[in-house]
Amino acid sequence: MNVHAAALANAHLPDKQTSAFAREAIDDLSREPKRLSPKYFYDAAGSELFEAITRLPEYYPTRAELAILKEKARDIAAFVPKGAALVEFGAGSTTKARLLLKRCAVVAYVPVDISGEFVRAQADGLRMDFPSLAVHPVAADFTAPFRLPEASAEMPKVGFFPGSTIGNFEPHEACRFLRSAAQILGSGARMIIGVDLEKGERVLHDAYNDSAGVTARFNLNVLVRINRELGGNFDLSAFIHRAIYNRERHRIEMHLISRKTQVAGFLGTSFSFRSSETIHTENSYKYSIARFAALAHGSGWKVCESWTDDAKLFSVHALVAEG
Ligand code: AVJ
Repeated sequence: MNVHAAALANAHLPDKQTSAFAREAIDDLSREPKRLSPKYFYDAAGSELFEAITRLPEYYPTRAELAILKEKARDIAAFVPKGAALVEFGAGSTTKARLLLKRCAVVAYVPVDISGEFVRAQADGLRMDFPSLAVHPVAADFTAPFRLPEASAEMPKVGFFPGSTIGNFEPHEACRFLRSAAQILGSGARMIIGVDLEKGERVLHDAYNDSAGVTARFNLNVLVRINRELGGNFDLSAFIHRAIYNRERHRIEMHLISRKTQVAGFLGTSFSFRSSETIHTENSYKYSIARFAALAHGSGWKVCESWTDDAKLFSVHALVAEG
């Protein structure tokens, strides 16, 4: 038995998701440089911290995207075919979907999220507010192929991927996701996607290093989860949050930096940290309009229209599947 399997065998009855988290965290912390996946930020506490981030004065993406969805509502409604099914990849707050549902001739809404419980709760809220809308939640990992509900088979499909979540993917993963989305949505599909724009370093830096320290708590939450869910012994005061803009790679990087030489771990596996050694916890890629269009073109989509807010902080693109 290797060290990983031994560590897992020692855990008391880890369920499927806990063991996936454990395996991935052990692999990622065994790398040089160390890393952890941003998907583990989002337990209940982490999702609330993210909601708090969206209200921070420094965090512009959510406000800028909402402004675009409101100001370009007419153009967006014209892009959405009558009788369409709106398929949202990932389920955050329903604020953005509601904006589209209010103004577009959509007859069905299909939120897709790995957390079945969350997506079903969300669906119930929407059914109350949109009684004539058919809501068909799907519990699935939207980065892998999944089947759309039978009821939407004959409807024109419009994908919705807001929030610049695509920025969490490496460019080759973003390409793979866009190809897979075209496959899932089928021929003639359309897509509305929110993408954060490249901009001056100051604005980017402040958006991910807010003065109230909410982003720091969000980042540290992944260690909180390791401590609670995997019986870890990370000293939260011995790591500091840092976000830097990597201009060559067009991305914000979030890191947790060890303040000292230390050893910490979980499930019988321990990891040594040098002073100032980092755990790379997130990439948030930023695109120019042209670079995003090139990515879409290389991934089976044609850009029909690109909208931005007045300050050109954020972009929303209307894509049509090619071929
Ligand atoms: C949800 C991936 C779009 O990259 O801006 C916010 C997550 N991380 N602050 C982003 C996040 C730190 C967010 N996305």
